[in-house]
Amino acid sequence: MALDMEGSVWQALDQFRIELPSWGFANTGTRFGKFMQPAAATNLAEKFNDAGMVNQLTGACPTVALHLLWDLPNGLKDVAQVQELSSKCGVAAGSINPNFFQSQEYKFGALGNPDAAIRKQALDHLLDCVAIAHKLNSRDIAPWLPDGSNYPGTQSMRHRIAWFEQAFKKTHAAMSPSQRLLIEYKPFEPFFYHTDVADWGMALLLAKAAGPQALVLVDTGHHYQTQNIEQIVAWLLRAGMLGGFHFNDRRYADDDLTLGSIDPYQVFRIFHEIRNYEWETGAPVDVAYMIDQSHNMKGKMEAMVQTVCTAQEIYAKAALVDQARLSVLQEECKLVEAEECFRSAFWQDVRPIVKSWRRSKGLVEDPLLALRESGYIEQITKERAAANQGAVASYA
Ligand SMILES: [Mn+2]
Repeated sequence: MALDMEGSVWQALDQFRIELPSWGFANTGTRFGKFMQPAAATNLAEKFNDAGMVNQLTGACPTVALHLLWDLPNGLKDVAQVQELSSKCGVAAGSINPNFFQSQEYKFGALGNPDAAIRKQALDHLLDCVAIAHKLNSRDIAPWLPDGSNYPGTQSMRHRIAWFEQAFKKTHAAMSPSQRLLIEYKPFEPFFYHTDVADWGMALLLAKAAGPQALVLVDTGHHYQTQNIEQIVAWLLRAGMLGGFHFNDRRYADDDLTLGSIDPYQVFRIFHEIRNYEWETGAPVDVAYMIDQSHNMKGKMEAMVQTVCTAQEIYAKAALVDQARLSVLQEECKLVEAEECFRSAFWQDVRPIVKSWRRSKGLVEDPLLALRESGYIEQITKERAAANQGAVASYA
């Protein structure tokens, strides 16, 4: 390769940040059951501790996404505790996530509920997120709307679109100029006939209706099986509407598997679209990379460290694509040469360079090994085992 491999990877990793989800450290599961883990975080302090440890090991996770209902159940009153934990653990509050799927009132929808009083309750919850984000200096409010219906003819899809537009417009009006509203889509589940914000087109139109600070959030697990996610990314980049990602991998539906565990090449192709756009325009893209995984089988700390390292490795591979050469080969329609140019970056073993980057930053060379040797897992297992016995898990 003609490129300065080490230089390219180091430069890419210097700017690569990925946000940790607070819910990824707590006991969660599937709708069929939960396997409780003795080391799972049982409160906000433990979630921050865990996130701080992951950041210390990887140097790439300065923020933690918070879930309003689970992490700040008392709303603004809990802000002081979050601030205290942030400075203690060295990780700032990241995106603020509302919850529209747990309350009984939301059986027929939240922002799209035919009952105006329930729509108002949902909007107030979203506005609380804006206020809390403002207090915490969090930039992004990231709503995922599970709203939908199960049987044809039972809801007016058009009326519900209008209710969503109104709610997002009001939310946008309440935001400060530096805040962003990231609208996340998902094709199905928990509802199985129609979902109100089912795909990127619907999220895009709602974001456009809301205002200029509203963008689209792509959760990699929220697509149908054969969907070309990097093409969606290309369109959103072209439209200036890509706000962020929720990263995870999947085999069937929204499986919450470890990033890159099923299809690392897809993650590479997504990162390539972004880097290619940056190379062409000469301007960095302001995209929030976030992890959205709840591990039911793997140890939560181990899985999170493994995910961050995987993200770094695949991002490093994407940094090795010879963009100038690829561009010429694309122009000339040299198919095999272009594909080989693209693919050869993916097949490079970047791990030694990622290690050298870690060394240069004073970080541990092997974060997973360092975690294992630190005694942290044993310590939290001992401290939290009793609290986790018979604990009630939330679904995420
Ligand atoms: Mn998500």
